[in-house]
Amino acid sequence: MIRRAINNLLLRGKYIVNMANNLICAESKKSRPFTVIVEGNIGCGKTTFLNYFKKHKNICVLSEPIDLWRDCKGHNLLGHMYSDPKKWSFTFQSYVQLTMLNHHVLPTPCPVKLMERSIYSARYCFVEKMKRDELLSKPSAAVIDEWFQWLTKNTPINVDLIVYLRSSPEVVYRRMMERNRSEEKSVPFEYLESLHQLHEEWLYYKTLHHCPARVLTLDANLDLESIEEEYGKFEPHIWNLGILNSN
Ligand code: 8LK
Repeated sequence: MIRRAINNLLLRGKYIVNMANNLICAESKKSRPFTVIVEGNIGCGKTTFLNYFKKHKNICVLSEPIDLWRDCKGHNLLGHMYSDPKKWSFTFQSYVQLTMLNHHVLPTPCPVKLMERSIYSARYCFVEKMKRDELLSKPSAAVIDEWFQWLTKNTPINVDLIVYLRSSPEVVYRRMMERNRSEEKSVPFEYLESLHQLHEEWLYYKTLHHCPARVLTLDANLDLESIEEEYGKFEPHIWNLGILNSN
């Protein structure tokens, strides 16, 4: 008799714990922002894209933390990486990975989070390129990869949509030269060409690495006047999905 009562209580307990777990899951799903990562080559117009969406108070826009990369406790890691890549690529990419992780896990009350690049492009495009060019030694690339594997398995990095600003290397090379960032003055055309190839294989042909979410591809070769119109076409995707996700 008592045994049966205990069993009953245990069963009920399990039921309540399950219910609570389901509620917690539903609640965390509800409060997690719909997360969009904006990807593409250097100079493809990510900043213009993000600026277009900054006007909405319900979208949290996280630009690439380039100021941090230029000033890590007084050290310009971006500058070091371009001026002596063999010596500094590991240091720079380790810091990029940390700052990207920070953006991925940053809480926001907004229903939509829009991030410029991600821990994925850090690993699949930039680290991959440096590894292939032997700017990162095999042991250094292995350490970055171990961190990447651990972080993507054990931290809440959620991506719901990837916007790929697809451009040709010729167009982005011209834009990069025009914007005249001091660190980027020595970047050769071939560098952009192979970064382009890595983005294509990852996001367009999907033959390299894994795609963490659905990809929307935009023509980023358009000049800056007509590109806003192109961005406008994608606004409903970001809004609708964001609203769906928060309901
Ligand atoms: O995007 C700003 C500059 O930083 C540009 O010159 C490319 C460089 N960069 C890099 O070398 N590695 C990176 C990123 C940017 C962004 C990620 C995620 N990894």
